[in-house]
Amino acid sequence: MKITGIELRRVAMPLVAPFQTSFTTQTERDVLLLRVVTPEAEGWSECVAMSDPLYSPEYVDAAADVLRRFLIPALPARPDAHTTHHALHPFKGHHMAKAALETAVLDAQLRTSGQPLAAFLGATADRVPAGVSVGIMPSIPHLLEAVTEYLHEGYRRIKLKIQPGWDLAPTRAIREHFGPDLLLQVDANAAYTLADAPHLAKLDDLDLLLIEQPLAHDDLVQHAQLAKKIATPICLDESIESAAHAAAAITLGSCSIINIKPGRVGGYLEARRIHDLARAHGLAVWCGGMLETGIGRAANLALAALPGFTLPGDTSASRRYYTTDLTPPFELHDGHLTVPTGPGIGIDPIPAILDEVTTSTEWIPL
Ligand code: OSB
Ligand code: MG
Repeated sequence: MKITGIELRRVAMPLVAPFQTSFTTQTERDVLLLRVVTPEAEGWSECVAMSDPLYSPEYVDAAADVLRRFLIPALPARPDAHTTHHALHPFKGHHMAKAALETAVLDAQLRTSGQPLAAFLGATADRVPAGVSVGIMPSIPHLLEAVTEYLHEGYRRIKLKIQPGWDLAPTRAIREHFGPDLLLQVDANAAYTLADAPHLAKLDDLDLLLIEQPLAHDDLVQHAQLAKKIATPICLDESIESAAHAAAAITLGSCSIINIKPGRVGGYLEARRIHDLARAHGLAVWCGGMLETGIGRAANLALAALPGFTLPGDTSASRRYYTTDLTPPFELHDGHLTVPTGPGIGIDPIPAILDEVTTSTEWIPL
């Protein structure tokens, strides 16, 4: 596949409500989009890096820089997703930037051959149950109101963001209010240390599906120690940046569940490897999110339709994030999102909406 050039486009997407986590409060998503242009098709992707390096070391300006300076110039003459993956391998880190480039190449490749991403990945489902990630709220009544509304919309699983000072009480309040059948989990985004183990063990009687990334973003060893001290299953997010990390985590006993975010692990090929590895070892996986627009969400739904994705993910409807999405909106039907069936990621940005939110564009001819 010959590539004529690649467009880097920055868009500013206001969130419907502030999203507070243990590491920041987001009110707007600053997104880098890639458009790979070939004589046959255009491939789209969304880089999941955030504006500031608070979730991981990556950030949007760095992703754009490494793409234009190193990754795009390293593309083979006639790339496909696999040769792109290998060509980017020598560059250390920058998985979100690599994922964006590989995914846009893959989308162009699949649109050219007419194959949907879900079929390419080996998906078996045509719809995916939707969970929702609920930010830290000013008070427990605010939280109860937010969760009530999400359950009313049909969400199948609730994830509460927690941090020291906002953990046991809100989680217990939700469990008591909605009862034992609610699928409930928590995400600490690395806000605790191993010394907090006795405190985290107090979550044990709340029958949570999992606790996500309680300890440091780059830790595996202390998570394995924590797993021996608490009954709630540990799920890793930040700590798993590759299939090699997943293998190490499984060997060490650092987690029994993995949140797979294709951006964090360097793309959909690597995400599928983690899925395969986890499945072979009997670990559950689910598809995480980074407040994606419809571009990133479409691709995540294809991945989440693989058979090892046995827990509902953070693939929520467009309106949970944005009043106006970049694509035709993803909507909940009976608590599920439909996996796109068109070639590639199966969806296109709407040009007029895209232009309205674009803050800069850069064309890199090849
Ligand atoms: O830790 O899963 C996380 C959003 C931004 C950065 C990190 C995380 C999140 C979410 C939201 O939890 C998931 C989503 O709905 O996209
Ligand atoms: Mg997380």
